[in-house]
Amino acid sequence: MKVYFAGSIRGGRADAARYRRMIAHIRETDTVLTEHVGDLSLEGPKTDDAIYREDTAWIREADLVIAECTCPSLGVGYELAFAEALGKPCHIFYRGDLSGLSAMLTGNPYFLVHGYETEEEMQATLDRILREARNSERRDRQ
Ligand code: 6IA
Repeated sequence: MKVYFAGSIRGGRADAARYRRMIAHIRETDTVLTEHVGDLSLEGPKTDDAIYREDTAWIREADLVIAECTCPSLGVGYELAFAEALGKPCHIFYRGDLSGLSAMLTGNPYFLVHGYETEEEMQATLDRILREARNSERRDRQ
């Protein structure tokens, strides 16, 4: 599966190490199109219009979107709405009490929201999502 992983960048990098661990875990079985989201020393010469064009092209290419939304980010919210408009399955991870997550995400039944507390719980949910996505892709091909 090609996964578009979304996590806060200008919204704040408090969870960057967690994004990196999630990306590494997904990469054990699948492909992550957006590894830079977990890059702890994010910098580069890319212009904002290049970032927008590249990221939206990757969302079009992705089989599913996985977003870690504990740290609020305008960009991640935009990416989720963009992916929804394209009909891509969208999985939202949130650590802690779900009442802190935007109602625009929790109130929209299209989004699959996964609350978690521990790293093990988060990894088990990732494994299940990816396994189910692979199985449904296999069924579609038959
Ligand atoms: O509003 P935010 O910056 O928090 O939005 C984060 C989301 O937008 C991520 O899921 C990324 O997919 C995308 N995004 C935002 N900035 C970038 C970026 N470079 N490169 C790739 N994707 C991005 C910004 C680098 C700069 C801060 C040095």
